[in-house]
Amino acid sequence: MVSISNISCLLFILFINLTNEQDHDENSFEIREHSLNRPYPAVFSTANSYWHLVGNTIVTDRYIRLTSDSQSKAGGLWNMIPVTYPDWEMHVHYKVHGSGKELFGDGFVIWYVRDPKLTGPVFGYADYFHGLAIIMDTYSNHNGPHNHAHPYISAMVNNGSLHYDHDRDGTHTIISGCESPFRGRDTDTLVAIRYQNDRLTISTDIEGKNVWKECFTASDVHLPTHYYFGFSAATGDLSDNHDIISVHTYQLDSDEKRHSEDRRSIIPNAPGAEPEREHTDDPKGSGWSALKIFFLIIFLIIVCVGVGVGAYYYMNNRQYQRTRFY
Ligand SMILES: [Ca+2]
Repeated sequence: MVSISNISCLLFILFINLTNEQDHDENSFEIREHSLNRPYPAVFSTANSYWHLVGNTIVTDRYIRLTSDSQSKAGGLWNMIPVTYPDWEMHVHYKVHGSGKELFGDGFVIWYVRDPKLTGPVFGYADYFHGLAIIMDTYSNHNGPHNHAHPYISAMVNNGSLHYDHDRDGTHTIISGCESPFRGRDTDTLVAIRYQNDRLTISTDIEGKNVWKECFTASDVHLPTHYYFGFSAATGDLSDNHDIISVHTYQLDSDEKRHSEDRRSIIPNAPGAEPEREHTDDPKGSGWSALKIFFLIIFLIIVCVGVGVGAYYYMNNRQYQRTRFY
């Protein structure tokens, strides 16, 4: 006979399963080659490992550190197995932290790109890249009016022709984004990237509630298959620890059409993205200087005095003419 405590236990398990929003799609399955978990040494111990390290990246038994909290570092973590399935979802457990209270940076990027292991100026990876970048930007470079706070998560799709403009925090080439205070938290911080039927959805879990919160979703995002997953981070004058703790990648259900078509040759594009704008420097010394205002006041006084004197002589002259007339 089933006891009440057994029923309670079953109901509790059911409740836990229903509320565990982080469960991925029922029709998906994890791809071991594109996932990464502790213990790491087994992952990196063989020469033909799926994952390669680039630059200053170090591995401990607890995390893979793309950069440490010191200046001018750049590191990468790259998967070397191309992604052959069109639809996928990736869950990344990461941690960004450091000694800086007000000043820290610059952030890290989750990549799905044609060319793995490159190095360059975009958070440690190459500019004018081919593919998708999910940019976890912790430092606001933008000095002019900015309509969002940092840390900020944004997406950019590039066909090799676009420049990532750090001075504008990529706002000239952004698809979409959201504010996410993921830095320096005591809770676990996770981000989910879902790409299915040309729709890109980014979700976060940073409050330790084990629940995904949508950051943004964007349709009309076209990405080819056979690109590579990777991570990179960089520090400059400012620094932070940028740690990757685990990666779980799931192949999602795709319809027959997407399975059968040749998606390898698709050129990455996202028509919904901001059209690229020319970089223009912030106007220097905008606003009126004290000297300019001083000369303007002097000029106005001279004009007023001039008008006053002119009016005085004009009136006097008329008075004189009237006197003569009478
Ligand atoms: Ca930035």
